[in-house]
Amino acid sequence: MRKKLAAGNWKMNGLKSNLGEVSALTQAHPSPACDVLLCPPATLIGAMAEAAGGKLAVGGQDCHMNESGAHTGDISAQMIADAGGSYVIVGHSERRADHHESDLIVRAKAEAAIGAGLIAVICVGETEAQRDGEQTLDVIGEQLAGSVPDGATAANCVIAYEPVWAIGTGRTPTLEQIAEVHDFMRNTLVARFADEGNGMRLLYGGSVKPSNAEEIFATSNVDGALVGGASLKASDFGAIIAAL
Ligand code: G2H
Repeated sequence: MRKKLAAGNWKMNGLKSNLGEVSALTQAHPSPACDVLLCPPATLIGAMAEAAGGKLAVGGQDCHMNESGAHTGDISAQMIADAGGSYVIVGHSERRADHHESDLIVRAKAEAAIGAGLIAVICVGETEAQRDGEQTLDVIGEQLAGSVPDGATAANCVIAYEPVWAIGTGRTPTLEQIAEVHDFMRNTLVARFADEGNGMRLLYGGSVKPSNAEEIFATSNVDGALVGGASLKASDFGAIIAAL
């Protein structure tokens, strides 16, 4: 049985003054039926973990593939764990695009995360041109093969399907399109990891909001969501948590 996961990605948003959202969320949802995760900017990981007091999980939005060294501006998976984080997102399409991260780099980051005892949330997703060109399943298959490390298990790895064209745009795929990709991902992961692939949680991400959460969560092989904009406010994210 896969436990559902509501994951929030604050992206480059959030100051200490926004941490009140965390206590508002934990007060409104003291015992959610699903796992709840918030990934703030690196500057807030420690303070958010403290504010959460173990009532929700906190994670990073990216990590370097190395444990330490001369990598100005980067943070390691160990540093995220040390600050109180238990998850890290890797391979988000904004990282793949803005920082030219290949599947090979994403896989190395996921390996580093797992090695540090974090749960890696590995993101995959097609661009609009790839969907229009009917390449979606090929692209997702390639990204899964390239980005998910051999040591991935149901306990240390979560996969997030985020169509690039649905991110922050208010547009979402049809439920049939989401089901097609999630069923394909499940079959691909089971073919490679057997039972572990069956236990891995598959999140949908891209313009999830309170009004569409329930139907997306009822879709085949959707085990939760990776939520951007709608995770910034406790009221919106709380409504999404309640829909899981
Ligand atoms: C997709 C998602 C969170 P949003 O990137 O990762 O963002 O919900 O704002 O589309």
